[in-house]
Amino acid sequence: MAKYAIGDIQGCYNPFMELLSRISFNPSKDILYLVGDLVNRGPESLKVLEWVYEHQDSVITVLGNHDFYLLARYNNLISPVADDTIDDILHSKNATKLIDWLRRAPVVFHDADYILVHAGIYPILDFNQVLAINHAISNHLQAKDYAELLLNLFNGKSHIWSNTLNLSQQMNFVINSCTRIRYLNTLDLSIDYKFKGALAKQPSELIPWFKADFNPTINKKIIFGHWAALGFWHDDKVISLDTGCVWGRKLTAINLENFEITQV
Ligand SMILES: [Mn+2]
Repeated sequence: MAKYAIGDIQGCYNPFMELLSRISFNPSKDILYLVGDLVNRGPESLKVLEWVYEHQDSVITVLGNHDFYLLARYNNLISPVADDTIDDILHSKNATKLIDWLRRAPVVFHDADYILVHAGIYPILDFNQVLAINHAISNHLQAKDYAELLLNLFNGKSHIWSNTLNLSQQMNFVINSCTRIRYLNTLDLSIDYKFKGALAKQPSELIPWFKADFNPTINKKIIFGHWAALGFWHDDKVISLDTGCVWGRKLTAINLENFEITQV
């Protein structure tokens, strides 16, 4: 049995299939961790989602910002934008089945060694609190009136944590931070959602979230994607896997036992 993690697929079905064949992925023995953003911007979102659905027993995926976007579009909560490529899912006869399955994916997953999340973990927050809020989010996503949670999400992002937030604000903060975080303002450790550039190109008041001091409860290596300009990055604390396949660059897999990298 081998365990692999793969970065943002975003509808890039052919590179995804080629990568699985290069690592000789065997769904009856191996486990695949996906960092989310399965869909959008790339050419074959429906085929990616259907493949992951069919192999759900050997795949663990967390929700990314594009996956939340798909849920919001499916519920007609927001208007389409020009470069969306999720119409094949929305018009599919399997749409409801696939959407209902996606609603069961968590924002954060963890095992004995790793934390799996789309963009990152707000470093100051107690990880047990993040997990508790993650659990509340899952319960809401699986409830009949889950569109309310999405509506709240797309009505504005919380930039900073405070212990005075109510549960709805806490869920908004955890979803947005886990699916969109890149840089923090050094002054107050609020999240900067605007700057998306590479390390060393950021304004001097910003630090990448994973360079801040972590709350001691965050004691596992964090696997994330979302940040194509950062690309592949592996240090003691994190593994970054979005290598910009949808932008004409690469799709990356890492073997989580020996850290061997495979790219197509
Ligand atoms: Mn993303």
